[in-house]
Order: sequence, then structure tokens, then C-alpha cells
Amino acid sequence: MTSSPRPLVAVTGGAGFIGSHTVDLLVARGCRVVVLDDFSTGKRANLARWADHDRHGLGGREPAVEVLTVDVSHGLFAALAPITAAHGPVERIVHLAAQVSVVHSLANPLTDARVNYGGTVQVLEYARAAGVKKVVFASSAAVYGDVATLPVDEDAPCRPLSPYGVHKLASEHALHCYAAVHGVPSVALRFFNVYGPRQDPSSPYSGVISIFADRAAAGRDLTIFGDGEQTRDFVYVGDVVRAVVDAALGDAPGHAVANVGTGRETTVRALAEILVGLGGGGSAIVHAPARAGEIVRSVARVERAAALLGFRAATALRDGLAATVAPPPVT
Ligand code: UD2
Repeated sequence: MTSSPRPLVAVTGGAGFIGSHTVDLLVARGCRVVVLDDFSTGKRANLARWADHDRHGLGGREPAVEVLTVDVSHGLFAALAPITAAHGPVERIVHLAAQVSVVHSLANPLTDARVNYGGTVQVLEYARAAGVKKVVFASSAAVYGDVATLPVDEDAPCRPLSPYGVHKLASEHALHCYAAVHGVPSVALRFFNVYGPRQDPSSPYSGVISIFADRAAAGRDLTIFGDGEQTRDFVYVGDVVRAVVDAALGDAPGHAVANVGTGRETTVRALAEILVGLGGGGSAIVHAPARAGEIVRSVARVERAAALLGFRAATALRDGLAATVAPPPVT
């Protein structure tokens, strides 16, 4: 079948932080979208602008978003059958659904294997059977483990230090296998520290920016673990989803892997200072012991994503943080 002028794209985890921004951009690019989410961490509020089913459902007149409540690690076929029967085949899949906590994966490695590796294989089995033209997978900097040379490039050895990283890497291998053996084209994007509006600050293992932004806005103390000299490559979600959507709508064959970061290193101390300022200056910075087993420095080489997708992170940290503390109004 030839490409529809409005491709139907399935987004697993589409009610989550990165997923819901992905849905917004896909719609802006003229795609029809079906979200598959089990709402274990995803939120209906993240998709509220698409909630009026009569207007926005796949049969509606306006930008088309359908939301299915489904755990993708149980398979995609039954959930998607009524959609494809009525609206035609799923052309592309963005696979973001995952168990997202490294710490949880250390305590529950078998759950992580079922959800994170098993979920990817379920997506690939669907893609193979349905002749899907591109699968984009949310991989992670966690596949690298401790690296000797920074910034880290995609050819660095991968020695993950958590079941989470192991299952992200195993998923990448599965993508490669399905591309080589079954001709399912795919891109694995290794996300660095993604931040922005809609990131949930409520768990102790939430992203540091979501926690600091939440506390700074409330005038509460910001707790830095360790001396604050540890670094991360913080990349704004609005940039990340451009990489995701460009990869999903591209037609390159085979399998590719690319880092998604800024190439810039920021200390946690500098981050805390900016956020205290953006929050009005009422918060104090306090210190607690460093987290055990934590990597000290992390920063991506970004040339591969530039060559592959024309991707460059465009949002300056200060601007991204300002948008996170005071999110732009929904249009
Ligand atoms: C990131 C990813 C994780 C995994 C990992 C791989 C996020 C949210 N997490 O974990 O999924 O891919 O990289 O290496 O992107 N910190 C504080 N105070 C706080 C919270 C955190 O000082 O209240 C510090 C923390 O000790 C660390 C830094 O901030 O040095 C970043 O922590 P994080 O939990 O946001 O992300 P990270 O890099 O541990």
C-alpha cells in the first residue's frame, strides 16, 4: 500500500511525558495518531487537548488522536485490530512505553525484562506482521554504563550497570535483528537526561529538573546529592521529540542508533542555581550524601544524530528551564 497523505502512527507510552509531546508534534505534522498506554505512569491530562473524541477521534473531522488503554507487553494485535479495520494499517510505530526507573529495575529485574525487553519484542512482532515502515525506539544513555571517553559516541562499548540498561540494549539488538532478518526498518535513540513540562516530579527517582523546578516554584529547599560537581547532558523535550518524529517519518532502511543530547555538560550545582533564580530566589540549596553507584560525568557526542536526522538540540538550557518552571499555555 502506498503512503497515506496522513500516515497512521502508533505511539506506545503516548500518555507519558515524552510520549504526549511526541503526539502533539505528530499531529502538528499532519499525522493520525493512535496512543497505546496502560496509564501506569501516563496521564490522561497529558492528552487532554485531544480528549474530545467526536472531534479528535480517528473518524472525527479535526486532528485525529485515538487513545487505547493497553499494556504493550501483552501484545498489540488485539488492541489495534479494530483501529486498522476501520482506518487502515499502522504505518509507523514510536515505542516509548517502558518501566522508566533504573532503581526499580535493580529490585525487579524480571518485571523490567518483561516490560522493557518483552514490550519491544511485542512491538517488533506487530511491525513484522503488519509491514510497518519504521519503528523508533526510546533507548537510553544507560546502555553505556561507565565510559572511559567523553563525550560518549555510539561506537563506545556498552556495559550497562542496571537491568534497565541491559534491557534497553537487548531491545536495540532485537531491533537490529528484525531489520536484518525481517526487513523492519528502525532507529534506536539513546536519550540523555530529558527534561521539560509534564515530567512528573512525584517520585524520589524522578528527573532532577522536575524535582528542582517543582521545589523552586514552591520556595522549598533543593537537595543536591554529593557536591553538585557531577555533570549531565540535559536535553529539552521539545528538541527530543523533533528527533523522534523525524526518525519516525523517515524512510531510511535498516537499523540505526543515535544519541539524543546537546553535547553540553552541566553540573547539578549550576542547574540548581539557575532554578533557584527562576523560582524567585526563595529556595536554599542543601546537600545530602551522593547516590551510591552513580556515574560522575555524562555527555553525548551528537554528530551521529546530526548526520542521520539533521538533528541539533536548539533550546538553550536557561530557556528550557524557564519553559519548565512556567510551561507555555496550551494552544
Ligand atoms: C538518568 C535517567 C535514567 C537513566 C540514567 C542512565 C532521567 C530522569 N533519568 O538518570 O532513566 O537513563 O540516566 O545513566 O533522565 N540529583 C540531585 N538531587 C535530586 C535528584 C537528583 O542532586 O533531588 C542528582 C543525581 O544525584 C544525579 C543528577 O541529579 O547526579 C541527575 O539525576 P537524575 O535522577 O535526574 O538522572 P540520572 O542521570 O541519575
